[in-house]
Amino acid sequence: MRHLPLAALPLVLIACSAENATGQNAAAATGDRPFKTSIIADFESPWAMTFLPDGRMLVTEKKGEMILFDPNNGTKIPIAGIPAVDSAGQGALMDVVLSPTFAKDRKVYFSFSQAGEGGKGVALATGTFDQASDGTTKLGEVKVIFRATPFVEGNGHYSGRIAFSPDGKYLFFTNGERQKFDPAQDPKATLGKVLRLNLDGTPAKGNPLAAKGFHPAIWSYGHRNLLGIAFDTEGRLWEQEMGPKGGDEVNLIKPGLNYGYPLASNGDHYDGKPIPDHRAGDGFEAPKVWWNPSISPGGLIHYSGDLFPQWKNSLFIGGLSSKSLLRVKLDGENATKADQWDMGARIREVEQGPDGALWLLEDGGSSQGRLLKLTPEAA
Ligand SMILES: [Ca+2]
Ligand SMILES: [Ca+2]
Repeated sequence: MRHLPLAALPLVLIACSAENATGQNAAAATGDRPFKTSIIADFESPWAMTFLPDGRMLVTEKKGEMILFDPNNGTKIPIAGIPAVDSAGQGALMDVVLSPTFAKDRKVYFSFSQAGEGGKGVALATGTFDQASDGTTKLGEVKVIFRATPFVEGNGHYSGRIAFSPDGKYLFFTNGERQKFDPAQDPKATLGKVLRLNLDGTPAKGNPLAAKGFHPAIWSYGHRNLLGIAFDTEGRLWEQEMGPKGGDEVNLIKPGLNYGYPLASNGDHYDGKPIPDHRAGDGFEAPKVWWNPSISPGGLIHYSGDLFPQWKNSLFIGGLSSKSLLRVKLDGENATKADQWDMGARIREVEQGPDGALWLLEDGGSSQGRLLKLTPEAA
């Protein structure tokens, strides 16, 4: 007698539900990694990194330390001069990025959460990288140049990512909605927004909503927890955010647009309350890519290196809850899911190294907080 191929049935069902859950152009998660992973260092709970022109790196630790790290010899030097950080919950010493003028003035931009009047909020600060001949290193002339408004109670959704426009004239800064939902639609609050600032932290002139009575720094609104922002080589601004349950997004950011949260999302609230999905004609800008189930996007880069030529014009995303590295392929204004590699640890940050290698930071906490370097298998 013939046996029914019972085993085939669940596979079909799984395939269907995966299709429905992901909603669009699903990339299969695969354990095959087409790169070599080298463990370079171990940190406690690192949050962000950036490369200096000489190949050394600045690494931020959640609790409030900035570290000068040399990948060539493993040396770690603590950097003095960092202000007090409120690192409760999702609070941290967050992003660190070199100024477009770093070569002449050694200026560094960084973000961190702090307590103040009304509660807590994310601050943007500058300092001057200064290493003495004995190796002692500090940020001098540290100055807070912008603070999210209003400060509110709670320890979540600060965001705090920094990117410079390709012409080096403007700074884009992300402010999360602090788990308060409605501020993302509040024209006066900087929460749940992408902001465009001058390099001195003042709102840039000509921001698209200022004439309508919005806070003058606002560039786009209706965002949730924006943990990645990056320009592509053609000058488009891409952003990723942790959405509600099943609503993580990659967005193409355009001035003045409303990205919908909390009025529209392809996910739903974590307490089960539905949120209308994005649909044509609802007045909200829909994501280019979204994930259900959630991936929890941490860091974001646009890849332009030569070491992985097949991945030029891709976004790379560090996945926290998904413990993965994700690749999203760009084509003009379109984006499609391309790869998702299991990394076995929460990935907080991605960077492109000077030679085009990919560098990752694990999140620490439940994993080790290692610094990983990815290079082509054959190299
Ligand atoms: Ca970085
Ligand atoms: Ca929904």
